[in-house]
Amino acid sequence: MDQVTMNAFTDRLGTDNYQKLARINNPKLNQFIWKYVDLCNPASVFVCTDSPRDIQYIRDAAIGNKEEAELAKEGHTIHFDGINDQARDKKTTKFLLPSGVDLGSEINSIDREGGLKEINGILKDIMVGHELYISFYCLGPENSEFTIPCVQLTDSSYVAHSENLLYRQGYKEFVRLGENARFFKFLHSQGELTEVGLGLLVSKNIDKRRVYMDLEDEIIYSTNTQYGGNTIGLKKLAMRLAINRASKEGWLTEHMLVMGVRGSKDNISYFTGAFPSMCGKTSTAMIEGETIVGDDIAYLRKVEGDIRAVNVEKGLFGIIDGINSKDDTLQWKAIQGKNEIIFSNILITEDKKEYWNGKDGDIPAKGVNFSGDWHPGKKDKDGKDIPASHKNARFTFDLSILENIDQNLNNPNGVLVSGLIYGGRDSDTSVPVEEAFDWTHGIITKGACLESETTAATLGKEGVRVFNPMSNLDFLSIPIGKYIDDNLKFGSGIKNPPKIFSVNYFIRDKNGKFLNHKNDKHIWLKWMELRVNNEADAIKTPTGMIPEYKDLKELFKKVLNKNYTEEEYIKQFTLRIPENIAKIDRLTEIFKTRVTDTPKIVFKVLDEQKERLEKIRKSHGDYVLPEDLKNKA
Ligand code: SPV
Ligand code: MN
Repeated sequence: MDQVTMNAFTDRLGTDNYQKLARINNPKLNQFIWKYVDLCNPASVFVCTDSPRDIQYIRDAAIGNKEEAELAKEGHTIHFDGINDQARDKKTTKFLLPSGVDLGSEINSIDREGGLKEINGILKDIMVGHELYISFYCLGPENSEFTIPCVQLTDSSYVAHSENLLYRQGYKEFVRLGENARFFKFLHSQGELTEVGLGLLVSKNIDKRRVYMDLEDEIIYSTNTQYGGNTIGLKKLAMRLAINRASKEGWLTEHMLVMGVRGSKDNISYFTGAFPSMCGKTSTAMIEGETIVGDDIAYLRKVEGDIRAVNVEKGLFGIIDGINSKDDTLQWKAIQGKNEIIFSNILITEDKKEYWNGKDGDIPAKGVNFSGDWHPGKKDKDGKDIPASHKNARFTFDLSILENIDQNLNNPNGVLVSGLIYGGRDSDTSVPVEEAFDWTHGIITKGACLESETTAATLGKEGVRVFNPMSNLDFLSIPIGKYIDDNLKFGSGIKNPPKIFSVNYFIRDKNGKFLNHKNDKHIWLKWMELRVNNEADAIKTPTGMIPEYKDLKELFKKVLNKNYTEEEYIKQFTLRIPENIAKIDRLTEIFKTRVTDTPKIVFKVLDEQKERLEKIRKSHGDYVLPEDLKNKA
């Protein structure tokens, strides 16, 4: 920076803020900040260090700026996103790609030069009248091989506040690393605002909502939106940058929970789990009696011949829909306490209490939500009922308020991964739990073939299967085939490779009745724990290894105090050959037509599975009982 620019920069920031930045010796950081202060033109700038005073400043600003309002319970606040800004915007989320780079037709992109021109046009003077918050964070635990430092520029105090709850502070890390910091950069502006209810302000110019991602400079631009999935840089935006970086460096960025499952000898085995949304990911991570490391994003690295994982985050941006005192005891208790929680897009009653769909108690007769004043039966512009709270309404809090937090959350070495779980929503094909034969078989048939059926909760036809490899499709910043190949290669050179499992909480009988209770997932976890510790046998089937009845019976009794009948077991674990073959055919077609760089081994493994299925079909028919599968595969 020349002297004139430097003087202008200092003037603009004020002495205090300038001093805070001056402690970080990184010219690239200063250039980035200056470029966007100059372009976006905020009324003022606040640099947030890790100090409690600065963190409190942001909390106060969120109230003062009318992005959050205080609720009856101490520590609780409400934030609204605009009625058309309630979820991730896939349409206008695009990679800026230089010519010659192709991510495949499944991944949204725009020519880099044109995209940058467009976004710079939108950013010009976008922060006039707003304060700009500059915050520093670490993805992953501090001072570890996993750490990625990040800087966030945003004119939303709600976004900065959310990040303070969700991520580890990183100012000290920036000071420590100085010029050596290889950091991700996020620039966000909520743009012009309009009032919605309780005096709260939401983004007005949704037509100019953009999330543009530049892999080359590791910068993400987000404009005219407030919803967390579009704005909280360190969440799904950083995930795309990290997937790209990981691919170059030989590690993995996954859309995965990380949790501990207790064994019988006071030991804990760690699992990671990928589930598309609405498939039970958070409720799995939150199972009472086990421990949670993270519920959404994990980095996995090979360390001295083992696979180790960390939670990229330290907080939870959880779906609140349906949370009640009976089924979600841990989250319920956290909400009852005087904890710092940001609720978004739920209903607020006159006495400033919270209500969301599925909460204990009656629906209030009136209140205020993301649509403004609300009463039961209120319609949107298309004549459809507006629910009291949005399906995607959320609550944001620091994981440390949970009773089941794992002691290794901040361990710089992460946790040793004993098993990987892939969970889809599937009404008629996969058994509730199954172990893959080996790493390659697991990555291909469980991970890469992950599908989720659409539910009544989303628009369109129910029961349509959506292809979502590793539940990571929305976030891939490398071609799909390359990503599958990276996953396959990651398993090589491991001393004792983790086992790979599939789970399916949604299998139904012919009449559409669910074959499992919500709590049964606890049993599948306990069985996986036995398997990774070599404490249970399994039955080999054409699609993988399934539990023996006697082991499940014992676990059901011990864990849930339930009598698990052989009849239930047979219904749940019958091999459904026509459905399994249809799945293989469906996925083979997808890999052939939609994923042009599918590794050849994918087709081989799927073909072999189909052959095994056809062979057993000849001798045993379409539906084969577990008993008949013993030694037949
Ligand atoms: C998801 O949709 O997978 C989430 C919420 O975890 S979001 O931040 O919107 O991605
Ligand atoms: Mn997620």
